[in-house]
Amino acid sequence: MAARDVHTDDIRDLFSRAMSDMYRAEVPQYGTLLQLVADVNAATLDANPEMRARLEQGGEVERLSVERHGAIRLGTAQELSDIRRVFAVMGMHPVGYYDLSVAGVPVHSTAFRPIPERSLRRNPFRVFTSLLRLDLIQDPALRAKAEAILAGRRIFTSRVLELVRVFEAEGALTRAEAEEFVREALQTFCWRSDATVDIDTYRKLHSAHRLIADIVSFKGPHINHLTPRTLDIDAVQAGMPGRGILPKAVIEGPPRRDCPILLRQTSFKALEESVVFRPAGSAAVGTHAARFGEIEQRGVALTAKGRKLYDNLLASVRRGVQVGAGGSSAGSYEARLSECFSSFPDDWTELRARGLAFFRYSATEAGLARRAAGEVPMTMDALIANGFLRYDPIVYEDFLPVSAAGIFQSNLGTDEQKNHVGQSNRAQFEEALGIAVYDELELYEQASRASLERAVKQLGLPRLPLIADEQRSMCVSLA
Ligand code: OOG
Ligand code: NI
Repeated sequence: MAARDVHTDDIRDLFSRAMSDMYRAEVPQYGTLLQLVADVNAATLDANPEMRARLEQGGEVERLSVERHGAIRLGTAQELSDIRRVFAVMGMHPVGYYDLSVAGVPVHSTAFRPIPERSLRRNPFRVFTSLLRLDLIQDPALRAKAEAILAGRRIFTSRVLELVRVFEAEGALTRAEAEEFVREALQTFCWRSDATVDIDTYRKLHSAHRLIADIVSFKGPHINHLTPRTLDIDAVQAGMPGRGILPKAVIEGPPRRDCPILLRQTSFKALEESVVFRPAGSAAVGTHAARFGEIEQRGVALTAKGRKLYDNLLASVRRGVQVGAGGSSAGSYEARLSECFSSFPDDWTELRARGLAFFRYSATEAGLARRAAGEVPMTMDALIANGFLRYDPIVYEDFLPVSAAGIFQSNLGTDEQKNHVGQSNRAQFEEALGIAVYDELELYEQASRASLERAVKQLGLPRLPLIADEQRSMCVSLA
């Protein structure tokens, strides 16, 4: 019997590559986009040696070529708890809760992703996973119908669930089982053009909400986009029309800056797929827009304080200008965004000094060499100022609810920005999931603290250095 010794990171890497191959075959524009992103990334790295050095320090250059996120939408609590078990086999765990009802979209979501630093470096594949909220369907008859249709479908092959049980019992899979698991799991995410409903039902679901039709009418949660990460989203956005791709009107998230923060994203409509409705042989054929394309640029993770500042600035921009249907006012929105964000510090020193962002610390070569001489200072500022300690931004690995809402909206056929009253229901989501989601801020704080502890040990300091008050918020447990 072969050994059960395949690491979850290896299974995730196999899976993300298989998914990318599948999507490239299904959605040709995705292949074009990958090429454009690879060209822009190479040019950006060539033109910015400083950026290259910083990214190399964080192990980000190697992961860049494989880095993707995807998204799926599920229909039932059972599907969500099963997908959690499937993703766990690949070392992906639910981080964060996103309430999309703020955008009038009847779902709430989490992101399954790897957590440890070495796993993120290996392959940070993430899947933004949404669950339909039947409680937000107004019409009781339609709600009952959607519920009944969803209750009857099985989105996983029985073999994949069997392999999940093997993993849960044994803690790992053999190489052959891992490969079979990837093939079987892929089945859940592929596009199937034969709908599970008749065209009438599809139309009714569609008129309640296009997203409801997308979730309820098909056999499974087809992957609806796969997003590569770029180092210069403005360059990719500008290069898209030249390659036959038309992006949405505005880039979601913060404006362009010298020190990128959080996440910037833009998307484009990809395909009108033809669909065969039930009953089979009825010749009822229609189309459905399920799949789209997206790109993202990732920046530094913000502390609670930094995030609050981001949320406040973004809200004030959106109160002032709203992009309308068809992208009207996109220009003034972007101008206003840059203007408002001028009050968000845009240099690494200040972002750290004011406790707005998370950094990973490391002992420098020079610092380690001088350790022997016993001249290591005892405060953070002195360690940094005297070149013993360096700090590098921790990349934001998660998502943004307002941006996600914009991506959803754009793919529902309009660029119109809307601000709805949210109806968050995290408890209901976690009950369906079967566990609580991880708190992303805690994960960044732990990563930052662990890096500092390691560096301090290497420098031979007897205790952790003193930290300025402003940074205490991000390193509370150091105090
Ligand atoms: C997910 C939309 C959100 C992102 O990157 O924020 C998203 C969906 O349309 O299912 O992909
Ligand atoms: Ni996305």
